[in-house]
Amino acid sequence: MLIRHAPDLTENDVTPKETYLRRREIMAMGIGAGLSALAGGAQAAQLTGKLSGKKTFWTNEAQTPREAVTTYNNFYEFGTDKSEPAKYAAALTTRPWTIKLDGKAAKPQTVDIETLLKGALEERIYRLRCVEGWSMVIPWIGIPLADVIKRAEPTADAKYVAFESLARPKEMRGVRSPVLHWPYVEGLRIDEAMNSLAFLAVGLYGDLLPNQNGAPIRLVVPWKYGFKSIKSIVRISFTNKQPSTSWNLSAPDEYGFYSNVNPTVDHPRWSQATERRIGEFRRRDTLMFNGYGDNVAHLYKGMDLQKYY
Ligand SMILES: Nc1nc2c(c(=O)[nH]1)N[C@H]1C(S)=C(S)[C@@H](COP(=O)(O)O)O[C@H]1N2
Ligand SMILES: [Mo]
Repeated sequence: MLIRHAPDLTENDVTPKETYLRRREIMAMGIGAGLSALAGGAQAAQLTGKLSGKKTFWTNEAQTPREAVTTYNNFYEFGTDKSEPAKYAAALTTRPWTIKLDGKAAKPQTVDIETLLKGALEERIYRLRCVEGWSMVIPWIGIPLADVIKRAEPTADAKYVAFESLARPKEMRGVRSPVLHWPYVEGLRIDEAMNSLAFLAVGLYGDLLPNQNGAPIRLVVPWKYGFKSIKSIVRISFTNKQPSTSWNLSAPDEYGFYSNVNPTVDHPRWSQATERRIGEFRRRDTLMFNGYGDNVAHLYKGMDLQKYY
């Protein structure tokens, strides 16, 4: 496997703490199609700024060109076409922004995005494999999901973690149509969520997340299909019941709760055996758990993954 872990890194790979946040500024975007969708004179703004952190999960695989990562997106809140998020997501206001941590936890609380950005950040290269059959290799910046979960001190009966995206129809044109269950919701089992690979990204390619990629904070679960990686998160709740997920609600035969990348379980309408890496022509074989089996296979020991798809 091509994944390199932190112990293999040299001193030069590690960025000093002082440079975690070199610049942060609000850049008003030009007047685009997104702006006309805004009510009350609100300004379309996208936050930009440089970020860096300790490289904790790295690979020498070719990275997908940034242009593709930021223009070929699934973010139904801004339209169902993959070109629409890049066109319309600038209308989203990402400050102020808080994430509510609630449910079965000793310390439910509200966390401000600025608090997370001021903390130690990590850089990780992860593949993202969409259920539709394409994949990308992306350098993310963020924080382990476990670190945020621990703030709330989930109780022993917190068996699952439920995630919720923002649903703000004034700024998200897609939310005005019932194409999916709004707010977009996703879930993980608590042990999946605590796995060291589960990551909350606040940036990519050295910059704050572009809105179309899920600003200001989105999940990245690299061993599951892309739709588990919920964007623009406003709430993380601890539950004792398996949470609903937007895709399962919309097509239960096609999208289960687990949604692990699995080349042996076909989608009812297409095979999952291969994938097209964006920028390449020949399809690649899809790897079990998207190639992250060493880190996560133990989570599913003894489970029938045909049944729990
Ligand atoms: N809130 C929300 N999160 C979402 C989606 C969405 O429509 N809404 N699409 C998902 C899907 S299907 C994929 S493949 C990834 C795409 O992430 P990217 O655009 O950053 O590549 O986001 C996921 N997260
Ligand atoms: Mo996807």
